[in-house]
Amino acid sequence: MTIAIMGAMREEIEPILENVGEYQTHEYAGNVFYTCSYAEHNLVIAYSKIGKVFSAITATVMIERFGAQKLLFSGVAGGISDELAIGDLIMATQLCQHDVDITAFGHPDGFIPEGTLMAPTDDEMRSLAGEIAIDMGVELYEGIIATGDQFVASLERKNWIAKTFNADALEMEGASVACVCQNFGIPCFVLRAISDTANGGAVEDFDAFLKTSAQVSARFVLEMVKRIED
Ligand code: OS5
Repeated sequence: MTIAIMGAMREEIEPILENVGEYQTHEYAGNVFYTCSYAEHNLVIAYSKIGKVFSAITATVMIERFGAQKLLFSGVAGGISDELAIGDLIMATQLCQHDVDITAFGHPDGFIPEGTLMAPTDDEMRSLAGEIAIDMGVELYEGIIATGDQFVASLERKNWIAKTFNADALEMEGASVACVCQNFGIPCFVLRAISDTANGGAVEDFDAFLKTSAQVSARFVLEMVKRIED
């Protein structure tokens, strides 16, 4: 099976590339795509650059040009839920775009006509992740992840996102990737390890924990790939 693994930042895919052995590189549409064989699968790996637009381009190319049949996102997130500490893992049950606002026309926050408020993730991959978490002895949270083109570093914005979308974590790419997968009919899995808690100290925490949290997420996603069957 051809499986896509993507992150937004170089730091999010580096620990994946360090563990897959030899790979080939392909430049296309402003990204570098890395292909290799791993655990009896063909992998295509890339980081998109930050935000919803770049991540949607990358996910689309992975599906349309590289033939990805499943897509796994690995990276870091700002924690919202009080249960989530830095380094903890959360997989998205569904994802929304917290910065979409056409409420002037009477639509709810985050809703685009002919779209869905929430983009789903794949039930099978989430249940596989639950089994892997038990086997690895790691705690894996699940919940709603809110995406927007903003690095959130304010309690006020974080609390608004929590209340409006019942979100447990936030980031800048997951919902656009899940929306691409939803529209192409490709199973999607979004995993994030917490790098900060999206408050006044978020920039400092992000800088301090990006690498270690990205490694936590990457390690888990590689276990997922090993356990995915054709
Ligand atoms: O990809 C962006 C979203 N990520 C998840 C995340 C997050 N999202 C929103 N709010 C939060 N509180 C979040 N915490 C974790 C992380 C990432 C955030 S944007 C970070 C940008 C940092 C940066 N800017 N310039 N550089 C790094 C240097 C640079 C130089 C050359 C090439 C690339 C980067």
